[in-house]
Amino acid sequence: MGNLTQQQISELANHLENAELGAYEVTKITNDFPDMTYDDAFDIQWEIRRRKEQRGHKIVGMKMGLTSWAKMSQMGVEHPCYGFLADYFAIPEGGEIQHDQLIHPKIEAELAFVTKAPLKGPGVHIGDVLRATDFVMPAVEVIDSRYQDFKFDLKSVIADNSSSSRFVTGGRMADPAELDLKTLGVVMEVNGEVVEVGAGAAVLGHPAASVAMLANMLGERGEELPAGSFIMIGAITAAVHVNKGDAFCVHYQGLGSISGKFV
Ligand code: 0L1
Ligand code: MG
Repeated sequence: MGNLTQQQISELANHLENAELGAYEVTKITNDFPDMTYDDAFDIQWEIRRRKEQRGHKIVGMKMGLTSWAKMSQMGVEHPCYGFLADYFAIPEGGEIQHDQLIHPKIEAELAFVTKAPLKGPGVHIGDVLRATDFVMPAVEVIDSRYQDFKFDLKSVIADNSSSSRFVTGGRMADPAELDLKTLGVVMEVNGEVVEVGAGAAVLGHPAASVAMLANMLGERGEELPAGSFIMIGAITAAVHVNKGDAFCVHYQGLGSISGKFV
């Protein structure tokens, strides 16, 4: 159930998308709309998605956010969220990320699942996800909350497309049956120094649990993950702030590495 009118949803979508496109900060929207609900927050996110599609952008994937205790405690929220990935968010492996197009980016070590069968909640579990997975591959997300100093609550962040802004994928694809996804280690380096380390189980106990949660959350809106979906599972480690000129390299146990540079 929502408390906002269609016009307010439309204005808030405009407000947040303009902040993304213009790379400027705004205050969290629940300051001005304290009665907004989670349904309102998702309606705003889906309205931003609709606007991008209407302008000819393709939605190329989905991401889960706040799926690890490290991230939840870093940001002071207690439930995961999801967002969409638009075509222009994608950066090639080893590529350059324009820092001036972003506000205060941070990077996250993630994994991506690519599916070969549809997943539709409710009731989707890890087994369903593994059966429906075509392959798993490394991914790095660049998040960039449009909120001042990354200060928000869960409703505000959902409306802001869960801080989605850029992502890089690459390394080696693998059949999930070949991997122990819980113990799969990641090492993140910035400018040659190790800044974070982690293992797959940091994400909801098992990376596939994140995809199951996404299918179940989408199911609440009557949406599904079609076959061929690209889904990022959320950060395995805390997010790391990056400056213009920083270079990163994230190593994934047995799956190669992903690098990039902020210019
Ligand atoms: O991908 C993420 O985990 C980010 C979700 C939104 C919260 C944040 O901006 O840290
Ligand atoms: Mg993320």
